[in-house]
Amino acid sequence: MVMETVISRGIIESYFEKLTSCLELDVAIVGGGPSGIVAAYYLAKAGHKVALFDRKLAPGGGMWGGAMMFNDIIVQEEAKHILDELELTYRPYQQGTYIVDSVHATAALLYKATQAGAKIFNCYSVEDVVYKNKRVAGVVVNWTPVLMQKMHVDPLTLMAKCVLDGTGHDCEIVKTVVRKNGVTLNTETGGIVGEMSMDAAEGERTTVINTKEVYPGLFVSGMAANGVSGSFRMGPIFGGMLLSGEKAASIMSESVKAQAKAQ
Ligand code: 48H
Repeated sequence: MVMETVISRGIIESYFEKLTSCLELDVAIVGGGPSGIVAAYYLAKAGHKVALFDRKLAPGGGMWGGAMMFNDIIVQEEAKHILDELELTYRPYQQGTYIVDSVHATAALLYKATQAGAKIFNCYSVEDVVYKNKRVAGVVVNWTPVLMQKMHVDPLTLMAKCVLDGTGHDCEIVKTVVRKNGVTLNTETGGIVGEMSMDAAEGERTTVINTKEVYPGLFVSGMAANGVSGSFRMGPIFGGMLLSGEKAASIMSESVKAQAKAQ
């Protein structure tokens, strides 16, 4: 075989093997921001079959850019154990905070999640979910360029015991589920409450509290959690995002185990 054919055959065979192995997942994560990637890391580490889908070429969400493109982020003491777990380099700052280079942090999260066994599909947009027996049961995916070009091309489907909406401020997946199926959510109003303005400390605290199952099979993390349950934004402090990912992994892991037991 000529080298050109070896290269093409290797990539095609490997890619389709990877995609086929993800047709029935424990967890499908929508959105490769910090909360989604951390959730992917912990789930893969716990031995679950997990895939993360991000519409961008480079997953990482809002963490690459730090604040106003000053590429450092702040992480507070409560989330330091996650920095250590992921072997990140950081330096102490004031009032129990740490400074981390945002490019280093984002790259490290992606590295650790994939090394732990999570599969990441970039350039994939999740355009819908599978909705069966009043439960979210998978994701409906398409190429981002197909959607950008508004081409009429049908999607593919990957089934999952749990779906995580980690799409950030827009909470896109929850919005789609509510709009198309008229469901009632596990929130104060039963609907999407909506994100509030800036309060860094409260926003950080409530991001973790709001990380939960909002509808059977559908979980929220990160900014999507505060958007759905109605809490504050917090600016470029990222401990809440990391802790939210850790909590999302833990509650989805329990759900996957409970579903396996019930079968
Ligand atoms: C595939 C999608 C889809 C889709 C979106 O916003 P993110 O960084 O996510 P979080 O919530 O983990 O982190 C939030 C943080 O970055 C942030 O914005 C903060 C702390 N803001 C505070 C403030 O005050 O502003 O990433 C979401 C990811 C992105 O990479 C999108 O490309 C991706 O989700 N995404 N991927 N299908 N339908 N929708």
